[in-house]
Amino acid sequence: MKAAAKAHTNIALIKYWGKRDESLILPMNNSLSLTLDGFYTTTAVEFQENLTADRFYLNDRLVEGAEYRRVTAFLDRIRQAAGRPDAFAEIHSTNHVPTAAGFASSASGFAALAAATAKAIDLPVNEQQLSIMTRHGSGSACRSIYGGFVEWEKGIKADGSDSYAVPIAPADHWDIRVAAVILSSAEKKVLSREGMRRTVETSSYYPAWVDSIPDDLAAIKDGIAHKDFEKVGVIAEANCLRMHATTLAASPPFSYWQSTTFSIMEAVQDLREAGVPVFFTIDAGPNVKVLYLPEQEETIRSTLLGIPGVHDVTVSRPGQGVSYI
Ligand code: 2P0
Repeated sequence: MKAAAKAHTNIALIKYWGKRDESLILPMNNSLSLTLDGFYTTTAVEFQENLTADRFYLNDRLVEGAEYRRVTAFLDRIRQAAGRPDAFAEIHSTNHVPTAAGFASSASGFAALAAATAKAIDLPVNEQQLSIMTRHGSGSACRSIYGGFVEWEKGIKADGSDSYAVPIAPADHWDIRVAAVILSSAEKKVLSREGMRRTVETSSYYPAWVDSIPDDLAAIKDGIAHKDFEKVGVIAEANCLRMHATTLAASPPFSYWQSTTFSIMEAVQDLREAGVPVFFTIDAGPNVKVLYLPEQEETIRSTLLGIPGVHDVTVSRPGQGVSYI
């Protein structure tokens, strides 16, 4: 009754932004990500006869409150599916993600938790079922089941049975690099769930966002297949800016960016004007991820580390999907 799994985070090149069903976590639009080898979570789950409730330790600390309830609610679904509603587990999870610096760990966290729990409770699942299960914990986590380039198909069914991730190209398809730029102060003011909801409900730019996705997806998939870095970078950066534009048109308006976020965006654009192929993308927070090819590694690192307000830079290569350890 025990198992352990490892999963990596992913960075969306075409963003998931907005839900059509909040309780089932069904998205308004398809999204596409790259799994990153630099950030991951390992999770061990053991179901024990003597427990009357789950116990969840994150980085060796016993977790209580809302974070604990989110995990037990997630396990409830798996217990139900396995026909063991009264089985409770001790969970030990370790995040190799700088959460304090504003980096999301929910993607790697729920992917590792789903895989370890299903195996520990002896619930046979294929990768597609695991992706659906993981989606219930956090939307973007369903993409972390696979390595490399991954698309999350939004699906059209009301029950969510056709909303899961599919692999587009494996990690060894293309050695593209992602520098995660960690800011000295990276407070996130609007949580992504609240940010998405407010945008869907109030932003006059939101319909334009949804309309823009099919063309972006078709073009970026062609760019990935042909390893056309310029094409992939141009689309990823534009898609990111369009997502962030929707927040500016929400009511009340909001933005995830800080002044250092702008400095990094400018530095990337300056490098590009100087002939270096490099692009940025930004999630629901102030940190920036910078995309480039291996031969530019030194230029990119030294430029980014020289920007005032930048605390650190962590480089990732394409990462693998979820695995048992
Ligand atoms: C993404 N983000 O595609 C987008 C881009 C943030 C910006 O997925 O409510 O933690 O758990 O489904 O997955 C962040 O949202 O939200 C996110 P829930 P999630 O990566």
